[in-house]
Amino acid sequence: FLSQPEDLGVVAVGFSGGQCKPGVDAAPSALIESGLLKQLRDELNYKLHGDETVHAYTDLVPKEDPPFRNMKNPKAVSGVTQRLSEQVYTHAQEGRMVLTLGGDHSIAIGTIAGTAKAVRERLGREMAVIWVDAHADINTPETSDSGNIHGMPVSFLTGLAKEDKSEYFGWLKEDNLINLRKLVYIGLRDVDPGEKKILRDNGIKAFSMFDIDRYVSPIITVIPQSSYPSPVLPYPSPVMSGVDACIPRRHGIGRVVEMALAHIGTDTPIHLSFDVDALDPMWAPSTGTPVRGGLTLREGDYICESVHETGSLVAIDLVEVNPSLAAESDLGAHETVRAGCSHSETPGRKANNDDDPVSNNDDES
Ligand code: Z70
Ligand code: MN
Ligand code: MN
Ligand code: MN
Repeated sequence: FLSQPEDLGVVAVGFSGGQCKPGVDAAPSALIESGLLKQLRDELNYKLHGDETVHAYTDLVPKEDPPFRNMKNPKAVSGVTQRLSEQVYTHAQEGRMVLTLGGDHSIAIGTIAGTAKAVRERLGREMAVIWVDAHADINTPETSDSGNIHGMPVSFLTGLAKEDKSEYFGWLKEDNLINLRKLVYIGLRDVDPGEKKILRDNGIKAFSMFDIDRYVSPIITVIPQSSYPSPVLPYPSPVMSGVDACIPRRHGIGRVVEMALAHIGTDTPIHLSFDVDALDPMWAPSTGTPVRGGLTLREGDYICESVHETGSLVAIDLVEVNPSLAAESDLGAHETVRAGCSHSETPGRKANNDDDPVSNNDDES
């Protein structure tokens, strides 16, 4: 799908108006300072396009922005996402993969509107969206309790929520929207009652944490030292008898990603929208709405790697990192930013191995 798969458009969005907690606008700088772009450039050999300056879009945030249809900061979010959609569209139109660093999740209104349009024009195709999140973010202005637009992007992007006035998302046209049948969720565990009804009524594909669960309580077997002396430990150690002894329950992350991709269909361009709160707070505590019982860091990486490996990835959003919401110390923020930068080498993207001691063993003496 990408004419220049080695080219990456980067957009850094310092915007937090889709929710009420300040700080999420500081995430792009924190991620960049932590070396995210350097890794992409130096280790994964991407050619980066776009500036490393973080856009604050202050010119688009009006002084007066009263609620409209229950939405908070509606003009600011509409204006910023409209501008963002043009930036993302321009990158995608050039055949670049697009990486957007948020910001809160309302910004996906802009990123997906931009890629959906570019994919239609360049490829004559409908794009799919994989939404990795603890939340479904599919409230309409009317079903939302909070009025926070970061809980509504999917309803605007699928046409479930509509508005004619251009300053309130009326700029979203048919070619900016995605098909409800090409939307898949992974990681859900905090879905509002109104959202559940929307998911059910529209038959939207969703994999919750329950589906990702793989085992119930593993059987712990203590192997007596007399029969199995440990080769290393001077004391008897409780030995878990291994994965084989666990009782299989649901699907595990491998099957879930496989089913998600099967639902989308092969040869379909994919936009991956990754809310860092999909990860368990153990890995990503610094986010506006942490919800326990989430993905491990490794499961999060696995989703990204597998989707990339399809060769159909056209864009990624990384949102809701909030460095100022440190759990107990700065450690939480540091961990969360680190999670955002996390990667391992995928078969699909060959790293520069010239000075990699792990994979280049030829010249070892
Ligand atoms: C709730 C709402 C939400 C993220 C919270 C929460 C939505 N469903 N999304 N944190 N990232 O306000 O609509
Ligand atoms: Mn690396
Ligand atoms: Mn979200
Ligand atoms: Mn979320």
